[in-house]
Amino acid sequence: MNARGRTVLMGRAVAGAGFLALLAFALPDAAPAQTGGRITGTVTFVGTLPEDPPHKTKKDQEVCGATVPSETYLIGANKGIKNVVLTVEGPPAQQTAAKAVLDNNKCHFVPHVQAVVAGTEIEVRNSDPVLHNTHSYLDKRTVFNLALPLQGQKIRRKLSKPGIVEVKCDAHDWMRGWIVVREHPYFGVSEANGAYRIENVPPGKYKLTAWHEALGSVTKEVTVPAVGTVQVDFQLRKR
Ligand SMILES: [Cu+2]
Repeated sequence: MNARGRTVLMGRAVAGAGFLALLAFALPDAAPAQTGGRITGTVTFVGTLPEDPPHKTKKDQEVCGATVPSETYLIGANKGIKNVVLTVEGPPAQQTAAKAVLDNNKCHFVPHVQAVVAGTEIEVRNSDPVLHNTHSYLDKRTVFNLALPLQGQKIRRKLSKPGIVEVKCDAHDWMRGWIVVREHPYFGVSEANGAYRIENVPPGKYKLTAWHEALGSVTKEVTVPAVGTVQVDFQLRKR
C-alpha cells in the first residue's frame, strides 16, 4: 500500500472506528520501493545474416558429438540478437557478494554469455565425463586456469576486476564463452528475441552500451527517469 492509499484508508477508518485507523497506520507498505527507472528495448541485426556453421569436434566425440553448434550469432526470426550485454556507463561502482555458474556441458559453455557484478564468485563446473580445462582471459592475461578432469567437479573463483573476460578450453579449441564483469549491477543481457531490461537504474543521463562478442559495441545516450520506463533500441551489423 502506498502512502496515499494508507491515508485514504486511515480517513475511512477514523470515520468508523478509531482503533482501525491505528491498525492501518501500523501496516507495512506492501508495494516494493521504487528505487529508479527501467531501461528496456530490443537489439536487432541489420544486414545479411552471417554464416555460423557448427564446430567439427576432433576428440571426445562420444561425449561432444561430431559437431557442437556455434553460439556466436544467435539471431531469431525477428532478427533479435541473443546474448548482447547492455551496460549503463557511469553509475558509481559497487562490489557484490553474488554468485554465478559456468558449466562445461556437452563440450560447450553454459551460459555462453553472462554478465556479473565485480566481486561475484563464479562456480566453474564440469558436467561431462571428459577433461575440460577452463582458461579465462582479461586483456590477454589469465584470470583463472582450471583443470577439471572429473565429472561433477566444481571450483569457485572470485571475479574482482571489471572487463570482458573471454573463456576458452585448453582441451577443446572450439569452446568459447564470455563473462562480462561490470562495476555495478546496471546491466542486462538480451534474450532470444533480442529484448533486454535493466531495472532500478538511478535517474540521470548516461551512456548505454550494447556489446556483442562478434558484432562489437554501439553506444547511445539515455535519460533514465526517476520512475517509469525509457526505451532504447539498438541495431547491430557485421563490421
Ligand atoms: Cu573442454
